[in-house]
Amino acid sequence: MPERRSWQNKFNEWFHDMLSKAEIVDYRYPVKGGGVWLPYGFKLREKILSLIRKLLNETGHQEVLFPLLITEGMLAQEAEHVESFSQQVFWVTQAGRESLAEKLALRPTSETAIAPMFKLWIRSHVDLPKRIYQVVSTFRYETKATRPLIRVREITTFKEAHTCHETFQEAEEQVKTAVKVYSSFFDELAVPYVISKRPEWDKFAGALYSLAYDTVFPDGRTLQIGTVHNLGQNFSKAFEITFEAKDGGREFVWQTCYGISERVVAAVMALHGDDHGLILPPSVAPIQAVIVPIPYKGYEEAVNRKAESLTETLRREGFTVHADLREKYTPGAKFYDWELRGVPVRIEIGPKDLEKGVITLVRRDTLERTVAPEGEAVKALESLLSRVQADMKNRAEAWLKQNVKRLKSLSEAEALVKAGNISGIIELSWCGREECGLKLEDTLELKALGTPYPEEKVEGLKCVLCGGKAESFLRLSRQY
Ligand code: 5CA
Ligand code: ZN
Repeated sequence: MPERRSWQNKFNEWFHDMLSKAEIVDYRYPVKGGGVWLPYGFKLREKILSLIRKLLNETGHQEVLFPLLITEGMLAQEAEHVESFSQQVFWVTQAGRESLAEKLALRPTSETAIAPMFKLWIRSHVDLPKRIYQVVSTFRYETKATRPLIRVREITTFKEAHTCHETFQEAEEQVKTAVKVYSSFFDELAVPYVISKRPEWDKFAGALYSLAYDTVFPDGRTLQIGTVHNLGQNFSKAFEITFEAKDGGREFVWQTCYGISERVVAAVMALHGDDHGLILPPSVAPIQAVIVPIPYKGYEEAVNRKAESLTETLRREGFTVHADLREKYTPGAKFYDWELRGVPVRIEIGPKDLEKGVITLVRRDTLERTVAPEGEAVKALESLLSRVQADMKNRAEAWLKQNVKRLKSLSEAEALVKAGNISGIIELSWCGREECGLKLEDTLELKALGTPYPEEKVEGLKCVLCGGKAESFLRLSRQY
């Protein structure tokens, strides 16, 4: 990866720089934790959303749209849930000159908005399974430092899915489907991940258990980029979501939910990129190829016309292509611009190319140049884009692999922490007891991400803390 080292250290600065220079979002909006999606960022967001929509639509999910407001009574119905969100909810208490008789919450997530409607919609087992999702803003009064895309108070790109099933087993199957959907999603984005079962003390409030996707950022910290929860019957009991079973009895439904947010956009930006700027995967790049004519005295018209006709040809084949014909910019300035925005391939057309009937292709990730006959432009671009996509994925996966370390002892971990050398995720054998888990977090000043999913059998190992029989490995990291 070109010059990766040099920018790794100043990742934070690089990331913020990219948000504004590549016109992704502007967080100077006067409400803390809220930002403006700029045109290029908006297109990237749209591409990412259409990918997840496609994956969900293909697997039996239907898109819906629920209101933003939730009554206090609804929100309070599931005790654990309301307790966990109590510090984070924005309230509407007044409308016009009147105080509201019952205050209204801006949804922090939507279990309690959706449950009363599930109750109305579901009568019998023929109505099950039910799988819906929506893409909405949710609001959380985050008290930790807010960060663009990563920790916002208005989560503008909250994609949440909610499902109901007849049995616990079917809900378990749905969890597996959700894991497949999210895994394909992140694979297509070339964002590497580990999946962990979150520890009891860090699961989603109201869930039986939570699975989470974490990735490692260039600064060595992990970011939770998606979660899948098995809700059991906690919400269905609280909201009386029942169905008539095949044998005629009334039963509570079994539920799951899973969500992602603009953190995914942050991850796509962060996991690739170099000193020149972003490197976007072809699968979601707003522009897959930019065509830059290289004018030369007497050839200005000819190269421009060729750029336009090539754009037409490539668009017809389904590529998103942009011809940069701006007269006030030099080719060098244009290269700089599109490299910054991470366009995966640049096609140059100069007088020599015209003479020889070729085009020059430059891939953004390695800045390598290749020449192809003009007549084979479609094939050349197609194969180059798929190579870029595959190489980006491999490189990012190698990065993650380097950053997950299984250690033998607590002292080994302590030495790393002391040396300031904790980058990514460490795994320590663990008895599974909360007491030991919390103590590990404390001693190492790291956050527990949980245990590997799918579950990994551990034989003959001891808990690094208490020496008891190890049940699993506990993953720990510095977390965003
Ligand atoms: N109802 C469930 C499933 S949708 C739920 O709310 N799960 S969650 O709390 O884990 O949120 C889903 C995902 O949203 C998280 O995995 C995380 O990636 C993202 N997220 C949570 N809080 C924020 C925030 N303040 N800013 C940006 N993204 C967030
Ligand atoms: Zn232990």
